[in-house]
Amino acid sequence: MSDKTIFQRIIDRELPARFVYEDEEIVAFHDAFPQAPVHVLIVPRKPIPSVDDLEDDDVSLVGRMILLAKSLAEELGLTQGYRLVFNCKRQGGQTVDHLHLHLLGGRHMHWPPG
Ligand code: DGP
Repeated sequence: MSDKTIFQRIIDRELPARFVYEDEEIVAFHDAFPQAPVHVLIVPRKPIPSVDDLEDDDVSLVGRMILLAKSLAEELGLTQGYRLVFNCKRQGGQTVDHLHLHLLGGRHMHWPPG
């Protein structure tokens, strides 16, 4: 049994996913359990477990993830707005321990998120 996370297995092409973007640092693919008409996960290839594990050297990587979210939102037609979410650890709602940014859109988002 592999100790890789599901996302590492997707990055390594051991599991299928509907990719919308990839480069040498970052991949993006559709969430398998979408919570909105558009629900894309933006994932660094580097296996950082969570936001809590980010270091100063990761500043540009995280910046690129956010700018990629912006350009994917435009590409996917989210002209009315969208939500970006980093869940961090169990109480923050994180279930996969490989850093990822959720891009959600295509419906009105509520606040507080619950
Ligand atoms: P989080 O709860 O923040 O750790 O988000 C994990 C997301 O990953 C959740 O929205 C569901 C999604 N997910 C879980 N398993 C798979 C999978 O095998 N493939 C894809 N594409 N998404 C998955």
